[in-house]
Amino acid sequence: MTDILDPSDRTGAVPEDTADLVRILNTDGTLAPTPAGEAFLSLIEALSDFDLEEFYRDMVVSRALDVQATNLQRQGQLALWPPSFGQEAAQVGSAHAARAQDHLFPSYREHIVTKIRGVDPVDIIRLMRGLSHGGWDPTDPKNGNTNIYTLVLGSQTLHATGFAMGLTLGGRAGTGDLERDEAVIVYYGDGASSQGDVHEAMVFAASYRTPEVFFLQNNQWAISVPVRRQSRSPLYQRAAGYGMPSYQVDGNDVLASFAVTRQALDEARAGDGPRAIEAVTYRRGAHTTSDDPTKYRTSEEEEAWAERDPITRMRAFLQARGASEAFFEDVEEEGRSVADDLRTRTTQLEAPDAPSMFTHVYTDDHPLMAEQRQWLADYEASFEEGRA
Ligand SMILES: Cc1ncc(C[n+]2csc(CCOP(=O)(O)OP(=O)(O)O)c2C)c(N)n1
Ligand SMILES: [Mg+2]
Repeated sequence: MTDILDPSDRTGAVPEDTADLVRILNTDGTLAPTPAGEAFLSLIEALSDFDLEEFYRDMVVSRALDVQATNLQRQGQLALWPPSFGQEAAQVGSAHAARAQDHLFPSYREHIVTKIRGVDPVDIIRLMRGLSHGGWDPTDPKNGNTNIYTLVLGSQTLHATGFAMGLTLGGRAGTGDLERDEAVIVYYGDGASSQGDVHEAMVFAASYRTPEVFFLQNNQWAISVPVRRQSRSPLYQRAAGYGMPSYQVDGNDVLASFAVTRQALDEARAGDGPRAIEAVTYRRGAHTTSDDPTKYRTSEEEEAWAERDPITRMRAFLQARGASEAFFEDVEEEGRSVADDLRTRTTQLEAPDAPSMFTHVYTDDHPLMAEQRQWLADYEASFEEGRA
């Protein structure tokens, strides 16, 4: 079959830097801001040693959890796992940029984002083990206003926009109080950006000037489709068409991811309207445990991105600032212990009562659910009759 598309599209190679790219940490860990990065330096200078070390700690914990969950799937403990390997800086930086009162709408790969907000990683495991339809309760204060995973690509951008419209209408944003005004951040991918839902969400967000940040993790691939086939222009530039200011950030630089997201969220919460961020990163693992990336991408490409790994970069930066070996050992130990705990608690999970599957389908009682619950009860009772 003739391939009408340009064969050079079939790659997730490291893209050329655009003039707008915000980077603060170079790939070798030196502080070397790009021209667009200069404007964000003051946000980084305001961070304490503790903050900087926490960014690193969370990235290491993220990777340890992710490796453990991937192994658990391989050992038959989970139905599926979408690895976050390689995307730690985009996720940790943006999650720390959100203020306590903010609302997060993840896609399905933002494991460390949810953990930073307070969600127990075992709640994600419950979902991926097929024991729960939702995972956690977004209204439970311990979950830090984190909404549930959405596997229907892009639909969370509509949920987020509707929610953000409600914040404005309820007078919960744009009052000028940074510590109180609420904002929304919604995560989606380069593939999802081709989805009509995302377009509609952006139209409504721009029209209603929602207090919202569209956080696009461009990890170069939508399963086996490279981003070069999703868009002929850098994705952050699309926002201009909606009348929405946008930023492009090196998503493997945790400092830049933090600073850009903090600024964009604060602009949005102040009532300036929505913002879009494209975080340029790379999915180093498989799309999910059901995918084999060796079928569609080269090891050269993977190696080029490995050299831009977010954790090595931040480690070099902290080392040069004088972080001790004891600190790095402590972080490794924490990663191991969080991963061990995840394994222990996964294997202890019990199956829920079957009828509970009907409980949260609708907020109120529903005749169809009552009928199905009854059908299940009768079906199960029929085995008892057979035995009698
Ligand atoms: C509406 C819809 N269409 C198709 C799919 C199947 N699907 C699941 S993930 C995926 C690729 C998504 O790529 P991207 O948005 O770049 O996110 P990433 O997985 O790379 O994080 C596709 C096509 C889906 N889940 N929902
Ligand atoms: Mg992608």
